[in-house]
Amino acid sequence: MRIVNAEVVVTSPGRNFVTLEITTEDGVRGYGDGTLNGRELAVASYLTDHVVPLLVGRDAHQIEDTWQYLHRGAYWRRGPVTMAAIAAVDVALWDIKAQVAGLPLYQLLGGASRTGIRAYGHASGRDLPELFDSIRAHLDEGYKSIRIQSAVPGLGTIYGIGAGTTTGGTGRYDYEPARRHPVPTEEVWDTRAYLRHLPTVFEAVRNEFGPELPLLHDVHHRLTPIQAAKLGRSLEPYDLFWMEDCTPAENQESLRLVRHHTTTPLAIGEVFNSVVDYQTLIREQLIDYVRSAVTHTGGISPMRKLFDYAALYQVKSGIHGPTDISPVGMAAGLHLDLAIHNFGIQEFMPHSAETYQVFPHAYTFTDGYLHPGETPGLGVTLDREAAAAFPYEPAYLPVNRLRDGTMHDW
Ligand code: EZ4
Ligand code: CO
Repeated sequence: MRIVNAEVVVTSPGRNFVTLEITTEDGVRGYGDGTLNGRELAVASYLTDHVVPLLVGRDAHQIEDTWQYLHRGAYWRRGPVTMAAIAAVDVALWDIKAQVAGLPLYQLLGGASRTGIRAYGHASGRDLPELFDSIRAHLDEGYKSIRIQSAVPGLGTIYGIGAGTTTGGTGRYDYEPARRHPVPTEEVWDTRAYLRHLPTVFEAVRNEFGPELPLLHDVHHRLTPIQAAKLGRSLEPYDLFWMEDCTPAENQESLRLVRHHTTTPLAIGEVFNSVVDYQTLIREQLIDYVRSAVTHTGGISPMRKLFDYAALYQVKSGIHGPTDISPVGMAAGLHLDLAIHNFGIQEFMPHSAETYQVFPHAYTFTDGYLHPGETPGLGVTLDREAAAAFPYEPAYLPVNRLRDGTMHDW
């Protein structure tokens, strides 16, 4: 089944998305997500200029061979732009194969291992009353697990806080951290203030909502290993489901130190793009959850291998699901979530109404559980006419500086 056409669509229904549409000689269309927040046009060029010309004429059924051809054939391996581009191809080909088979994609991955996919939502607040309101709103919407992010007294807007707006942008901050602005906005960070304040927030949340509710927190790469160890230990009384990205893990060995000092479960990897990034972390059981997104880690084919490797060490999935994963990338993750045995939890930030209009989708969120639906293939398409009404707009994630102006991890 030959590929006769492949096109890249960049659209911005509230935020930017990069989508690959592959068409076969039989007229079957498959979709893949290549969105890389703040670097979208680099992936679009990689696909249009260097991948699409190689796809036309290939057999759409040869997914593994095409993956290896693009990965090894480029000579230059890995990296977020390359791996997002390869992911877009891989997911579009899985979509085509499942449509041709007449089955929802999860059936080709081994079938359902569960009836629904436990999701967690994002609650946040500038102070405790606002945070409690946000938690209650999420409980009312059905969420059974909740990520907690709080402002820090003395600091302005920081990562993950919903009610505030940053200069140059509008709207809820946790809904979409990238700001539509030609240059990144700047935030101020103070690690000591954060380490002091956060345990008091979790104590208040546990006192208000009791011991049962699974709570998560995202540190967003801001701490050194010893600071991360200290935070993990100080959060132990509040029984977190996970502490995410507690320290940048390019140096995988640094997690040994954190692990040695705390029993708070650890999740890492939303900025990783290869199984190699996880090798030490998984083999030495230094983490509990793999945070990769299908879109940023080369697609369904390598993610399946990554989760099977993680399963050997009782490490579970926690697929990244922010709004900068398009509904196409989201659906790819949901099919994997449903099929693999070592599923942990799925992040879920609903997209805007405009985004859902551009990407008609079969997946559902009901009573705290996601499901990819029973439509053959991925169950998500792209309405090209609707997409054309939302042209690309430059948007960037913020950057972080310490009080003395030093650049810091955001
Ligand atoms: O900041 O996806 O856990 N979720 C996150 C996200 C990331 C964005 C970056 O593009 O950390 O909100
Ligand atoms: Co994160």
